[in-house]
Amino acid sequence: MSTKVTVLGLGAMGTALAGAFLAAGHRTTVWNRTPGKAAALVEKGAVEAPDAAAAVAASPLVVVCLATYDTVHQVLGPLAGDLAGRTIVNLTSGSPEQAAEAARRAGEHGFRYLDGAIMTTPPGVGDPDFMFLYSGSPEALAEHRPTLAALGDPVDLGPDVTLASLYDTALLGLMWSTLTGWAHGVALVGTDGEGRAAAFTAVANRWMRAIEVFMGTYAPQADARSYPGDDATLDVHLAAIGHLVHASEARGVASGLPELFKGLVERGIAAGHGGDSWGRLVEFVRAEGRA
Ligand code: FVH
Repeated sequence: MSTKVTVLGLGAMGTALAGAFLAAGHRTTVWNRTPGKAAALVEKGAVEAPDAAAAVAASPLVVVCLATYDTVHQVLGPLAGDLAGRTIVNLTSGSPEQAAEAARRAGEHGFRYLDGAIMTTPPGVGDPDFMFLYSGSPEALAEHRPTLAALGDPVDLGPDVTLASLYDTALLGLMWSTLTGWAHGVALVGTDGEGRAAAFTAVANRWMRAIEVFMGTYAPQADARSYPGDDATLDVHLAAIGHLVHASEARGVASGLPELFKGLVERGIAAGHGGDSWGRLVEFVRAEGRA
């Protein structure tokens, strides 16, 4: 079904979002502070609004993707009176506290607010394999879900508006930890010869599937706050981490990352949890004083 949607912001991401709406057949209005970024979208059928007010007036669903939340308030603040009755979906990256403040303003001005997080880069927009996280107004998500599905798989995190940003930052943390582990691995296996990154990555990708299984084992343990070391204990992990530190040092590869793991595991063991699973470390990351 073709619906009317407006996209505010035509940076790399806003342009991809508008392109995905157009590709799905939605009547798409676009606006950007700096003119000249809409030409390619207009060729594909978008309508370029002369200003943000006209863009907002064009559609009941307004998707915002600007540099920061401050930018969002700068653009939407003067239009507050025009927003009543509309749904604003804010896909700008920010903190959970900024999401709560944006929702508070929405309540004050009578518009529905969904906070969102885009779990891909612009080339992935429009591909249902990638997630778009949403939290906030359940009514807004129920009504606009079919339209938003043009962007990627909509994942409903529920009415607590802070959750999309919170998950986003947590998931980015997971991505950076994993990619740093990958960089360490490539450096380690690459020191004896050139061109080993691709070979290592093929094996690493299979290993990622095993890591999925491990996380699936430890998540219920963390929820229950009980960490039986049925698969591998912290004592066993510590010995293996020692090999990584040694292999890194022997090859002149920075050992800061394994030393970080080692420190956490040693704290767990020193506190009497050497027989527990890796999941126990959640307690030590959660808050040092409470572990
Ligand atoms: N690009 C990505 O891969 C990531 C994926 C995850 C989510 N992020 C977030 O999306 C927001 C926008 O990112 P972007 O990549 O589109 O960023 P830019 O290409 O730099 O475009 C920024 C847009 O914001 C407009 N803008 C900046 N300041 C103002 C202002 N004071 N008033 C009005 N608009 C403003 C800018 O307009 P202009 O400079 O062209 O006039 C662009 O439209 C961001 O939160 C990412 O973290 C993307």
